[in-house]
Amino acid sequence: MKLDIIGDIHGCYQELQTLLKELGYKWENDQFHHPEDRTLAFVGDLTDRGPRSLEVIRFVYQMVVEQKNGYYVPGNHCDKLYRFFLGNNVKQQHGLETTVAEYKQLTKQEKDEVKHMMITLYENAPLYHVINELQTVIAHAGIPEKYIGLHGKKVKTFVLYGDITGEKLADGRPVRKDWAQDYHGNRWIVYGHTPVLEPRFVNQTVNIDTGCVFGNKLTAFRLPEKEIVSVKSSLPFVEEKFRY
Ligand SMILES: [Mn+2]
Repeated sequence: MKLDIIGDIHGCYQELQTLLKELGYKWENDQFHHPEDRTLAFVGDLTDRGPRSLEVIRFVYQMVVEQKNGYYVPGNHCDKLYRFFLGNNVKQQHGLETTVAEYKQLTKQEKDEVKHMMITLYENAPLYHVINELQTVIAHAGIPEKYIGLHGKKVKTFVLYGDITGEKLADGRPVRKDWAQDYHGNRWIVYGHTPVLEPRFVNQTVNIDTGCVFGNKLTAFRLPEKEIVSVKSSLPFVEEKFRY
């Protein structure tokens, strides 16, 4: 099996399509595929902040649910959007407002369709994917070895939000511990969540959220080749988002 794992997209549909083209994917007979039979995987945070969140949902739904040739794990933004679609009282901030604004432009039928897609994607997704053939685990904010195989509330919080302690920094951002430094497993842990200027390799882990929505780039990690492929963002660069 050959896998291309894509970092946080956040509505950057154009960059996603450019990246997939660069990776060698093609449309053929309404199917999106790779001539060398590669499979796509998404680390979550498909939507919010970027310009074309709903198209990203439609695309990932087609790959994962319809074509059954893709892996998807939810990110914290996916979790929030899912709860919004369920009708929960979710605060429309931190980028959710952009996805909701796109959604409000749709006809009733289109609304039902995209809502159904997101709910289906989310409800069929595991908290994290273990891909034995490639000795790889995909989790939005990463996962420590002790949690692999477990599915409780703690695990859910970790894979969605990362290694947070509950403490906050002076500017309100949560204090994050660096779980990757303590990871000594043999499997690859591929994750995103925290924007970095370059893919961050620590032990057998890699953070591929290269902050496309903040003007840096969208990144794929290819296995078994262990190769990185990135495309530039078309959005303005927001330097203060890259502090790690
Ligand atoms: Mn994210």
